[in-house]
Amino acid sequence: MPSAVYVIGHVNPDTDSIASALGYAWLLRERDGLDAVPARAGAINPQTSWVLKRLGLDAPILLTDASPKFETVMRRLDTTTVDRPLSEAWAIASRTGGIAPVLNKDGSPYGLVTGRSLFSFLSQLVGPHPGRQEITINQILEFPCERAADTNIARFQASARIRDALHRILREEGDEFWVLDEAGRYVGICRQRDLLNPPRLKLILVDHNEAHQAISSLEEAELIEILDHHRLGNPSTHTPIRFTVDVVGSTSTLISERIEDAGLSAPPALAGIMLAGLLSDTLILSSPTTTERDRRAANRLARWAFAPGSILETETIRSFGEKVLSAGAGLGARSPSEVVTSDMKIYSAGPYQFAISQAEVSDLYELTEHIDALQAALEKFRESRGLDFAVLMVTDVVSSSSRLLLNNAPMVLDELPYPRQPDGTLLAEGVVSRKKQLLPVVLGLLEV
Ligand SMILES: [Mn+2]
Repeated sequence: MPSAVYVIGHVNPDTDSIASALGYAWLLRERDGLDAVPARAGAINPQTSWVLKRLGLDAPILLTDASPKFETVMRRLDTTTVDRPLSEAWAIASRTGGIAPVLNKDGSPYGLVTGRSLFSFLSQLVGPHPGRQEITINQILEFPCERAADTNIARFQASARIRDALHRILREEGDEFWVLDEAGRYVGICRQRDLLNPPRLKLILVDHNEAHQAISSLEEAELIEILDHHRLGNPSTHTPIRFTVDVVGSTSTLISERIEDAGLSAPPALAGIMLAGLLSDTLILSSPTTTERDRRAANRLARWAFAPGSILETETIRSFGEKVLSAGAGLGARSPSEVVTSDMKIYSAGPYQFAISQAEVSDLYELTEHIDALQAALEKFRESRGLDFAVLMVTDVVSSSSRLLLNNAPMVLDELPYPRQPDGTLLAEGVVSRKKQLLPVVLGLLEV
């Protein structure tokens, strides 16, 4: 467990974020024999969920907080029950270094047999009477465990953060604590000295490098590497790390290059989801973020993904790309708040904290009937996050234009170079990339 390295994308994961976590974890396992585990920092969006299902892949595990938990340091020691003879606890203690957990019959914790509890049981038994010292070890070991267990042991939830319980841990007299599941059943034992210096979660960030787009408590994790294609906003680290931010259309592009450099080829389903990530980020290689390397990567991934006998055998880059994009598209299929939050990124510039969400449609006419509901959802979302303003970018993937809905935008954004429409939205013709086209214009206005 402590040696595992988690490969994780940004919160509100998009397809590229999930694909690059899966792809890079696979490469690190294949090439380096690393115990690399793909992870995600939030719920799967409709597009990614369609792609995973189509390819028969499981979603990466969900990790929402990097702060060490009780379960990361606990040890699953063997147990005995209250009515069993002390000899059983003795046998367990001889394997565990001196402690034996004693449970009630329903699996809930009763007490711990430790050197100290055993000594106090003996002094009770023998007391000051020299006559009773005749008792043999065998007789003692026949007493039920319940008699010799210390029941005054602090209890913690396996999923709780150690950091939140530090004061209590330091105040407790004992050196060992119960770790319980949600139902209050035993799962393991924690030692105080392990809790005071828990191992950090090892993380590799893909498809993002800004701390506020990352899993919470990132500062408590051990950052191993960053592999990304976005603007810089990276956290500082104590030690040097591998850091790659390259100007390509998707993180899946970078990972497919590394797979090829290693002389490997990705299995079809994995290549398929990376291709989906690439085609989704570049709007089927049409977004201005698309580079020659992305085209080569798309061909390489297509070669692996569409191999004879594979699930995607009959697809082409275009046919597969259109299915991927339409799986995420549509305003009517999702609730307004889902449209606003499912592909949302938070930025800060100068005094402003703001969000830009993006939703894809295949026809901007679709927007008209949803404008009021989307505006309301955007406002509600902005208020709930305490942001200064929020933007929803609705992108028509066919005509390559976007309409912008703004909520509480500061006056400087009146200078945005997009004409205001009768319905109050802004028409950004030819603008399809949040990262490369919209964000630089917004930042340019905010930072003067
Ligand atoms: Mn990406």
